[in-house]
Amino acid sequence: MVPLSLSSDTQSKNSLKIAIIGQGAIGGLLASQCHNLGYNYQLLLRNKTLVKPNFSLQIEDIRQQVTQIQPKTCQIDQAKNFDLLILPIKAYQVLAALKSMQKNIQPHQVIVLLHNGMGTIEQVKQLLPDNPCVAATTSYGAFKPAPAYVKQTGLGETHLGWINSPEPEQVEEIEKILTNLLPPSSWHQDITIALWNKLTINAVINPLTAIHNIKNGELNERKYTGEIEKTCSEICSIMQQLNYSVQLKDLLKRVNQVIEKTANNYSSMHQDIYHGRKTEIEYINGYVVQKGKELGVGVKANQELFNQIKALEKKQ
Ligand code: KPL
Repeated sequence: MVPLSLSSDTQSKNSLKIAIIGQGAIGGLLASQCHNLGYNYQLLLRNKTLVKPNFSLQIEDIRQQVTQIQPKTCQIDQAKNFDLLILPIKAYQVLAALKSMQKNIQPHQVIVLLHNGMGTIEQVKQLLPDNPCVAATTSYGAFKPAPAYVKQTGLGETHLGWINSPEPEQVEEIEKILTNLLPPSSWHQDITIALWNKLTINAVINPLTAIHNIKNGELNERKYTGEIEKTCSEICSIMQQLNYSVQLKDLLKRVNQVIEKTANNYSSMHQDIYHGRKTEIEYINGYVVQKGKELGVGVKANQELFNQIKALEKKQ
């Protein structure tokens, strides 16, 4: 594995300025894609000590080729000069990150949410009601074996949609950039359907793999069938109450396909619990429980998974 290229400030083919928050695994993949495409981009970091001219990241792609990049960095609360703000961070970090930048955010700047779970759209609408906003969900697989090293583990696909759209010319330009950054990707008129589908997958696989300390594929065992069905059935009832035309068998099929496809992976929640980190449970099963209560739909199975993960978090 040899670093393929090293560059400090890439020649920008595109005039739009992109800011990527954080230095997580998906953020690293996005940075390397911006680098490869010659986009004008910077990383916004919370940690002041990392904001330096020689900041570098190594990205190992799916073919095990390693590229070293040196992105421009900026302290998150100082960032001003950008058109497109991508947040590939945990759902529970979104509100705090946007609040720390709020005084500098201009109404034309486009916000892109990219994380597991639901609930942040409501938060962004309240905090920045005038900003254009895209919500996205991706099945890209990546993790960080070391602080400055990102390893891609799977080729995924991305679903995107506008929550609040800007002028048509800006729509076209932004869609082109995001499509190039996250291929293959599809744009949806109503992204919330894709978000609920992904929420169902995460509400089943993530807590169960974390609680039982297993890989995703082990959920194929018969002993998990009942719990998987109950969890999905509650989400299906909520979706139906919200007027989505969805059948339990289709949700279960989707969940089982992901279990098969990612059989060898440890889910992100499994890794969070294993490494003693906070999980996204509030925005996954917690969101389901909150919606169920609002709509009068029973959410016993989701509540139980939520409680068990909370108990594991407390033990850390
Ligand atoms: O999104 C995932 C996660 O781990 O967070 C799945 C799809 C469950 C893959 O592991």
